[in-house]
Amino acid sequence: MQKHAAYLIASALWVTIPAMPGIAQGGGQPITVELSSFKYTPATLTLQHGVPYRLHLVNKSSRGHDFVARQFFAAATIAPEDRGKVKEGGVDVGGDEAVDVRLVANQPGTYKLHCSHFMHSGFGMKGRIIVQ
Ligand SMILES: [Cu+2]
Repeated sequence: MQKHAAYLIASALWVTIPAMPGIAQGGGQPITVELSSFKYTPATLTLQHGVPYRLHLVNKSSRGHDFVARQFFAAATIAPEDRGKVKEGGVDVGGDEAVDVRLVANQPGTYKLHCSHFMHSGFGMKGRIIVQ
């Protein structure tokens, strides 16, 4: 009986180890970032590497913004159905829209984040992503 229970626990742990099934099923810890003219709230995101997240980008303004973090996305595993949302290291978020990207950050480090729309980062629309 005890052996059987141990086996069940071991197999339950095993199936939770690979990150991709978790994020593909819509799981992952939510992280909400608000985009507005001209800032990200919060401007500093902190993630743990190897943990599935659901990056929830909400544009609170009526104009378009994006969330460009080339090196961060390049070093991340993005859920297959969300890969099309990340183009050239950035995610477009139209006015009053929200976009979810499920991913696992693989590489600890500090990554730059900015909005590539004309002049927006100059107005302060930038931030950083810390992967621990
Ligand atoms: Cu912007």
